Amino acid sequence: MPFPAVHAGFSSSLMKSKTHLTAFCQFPDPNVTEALARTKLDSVLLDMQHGMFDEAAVIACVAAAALEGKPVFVRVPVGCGGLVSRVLDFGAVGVVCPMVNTVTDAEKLVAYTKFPPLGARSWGPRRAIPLSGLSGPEYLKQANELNLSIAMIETQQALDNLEAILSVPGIDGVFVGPVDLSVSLSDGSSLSSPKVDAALTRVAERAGAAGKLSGIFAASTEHAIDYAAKGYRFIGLMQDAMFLQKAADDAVTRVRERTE
Ligand code: 3PY
Ligand code: MG
Repeated sequence: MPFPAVHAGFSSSLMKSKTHLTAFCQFPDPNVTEALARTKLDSVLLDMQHGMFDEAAVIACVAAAALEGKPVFVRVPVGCGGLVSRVLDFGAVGVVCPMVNTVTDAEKLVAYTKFPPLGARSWGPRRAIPLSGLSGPEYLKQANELNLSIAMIETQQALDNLEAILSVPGIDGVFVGPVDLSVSLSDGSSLSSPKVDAALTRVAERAGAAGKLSGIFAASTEHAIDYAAKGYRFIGLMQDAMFLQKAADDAVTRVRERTE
């Protein structure tokens, strides 16, 4: 049976969609990815920066999500060059790259996510071709649109360079890491500094004005609703561990309320 062509038309519909909800996966198990991909989430995001994913787990989990018809994003570790192209070869529809602080960082990301003339990605899309449903030559023609490069904005320096980062050709969007942004804006003293709020509104506005995707990690449904109201369209709604813990706590609380 051929793979479902989960990439076909995905990036253009994401760029136009009102709110795209993905979730961060940190447990590197295809059963967890499959369970999340089987929900109403629009995609899943495998976290190689802070999650336990290695390359083998990414390959297995991309396939698990594809069987549920869902595309996968991968967050790579900071400054990890060649791995960016590798996860696209493995079938990730897009890469979310942490700590993109300068135009040079953004240009490096583009070099690894896009084929010439935009970038310098090397050819070898082993799993990406079946997931795109395209022939090799067609994939080469369309890959720069199919595969998204998303730069994380999570420092004061990135905020200072926001417009310049957004204007780098081949950067499809930005994605705020609110916790690291708070650590940066508070000089290392807070995980949730009030200074983050004003910055959040500006990032969503600037991304919208540049015609690029605005993304952010939301640690709760309330945060996600607030971020959507601020104009964010690509929301990382919680993490696999958070969903498990919250569902277990809610269930135990409900039963205890009626039995004690
Ligand atoms: C942050 O909040 O810094 C993140 O990277 C979210 O995943
Ligand atoms: Mg971060």
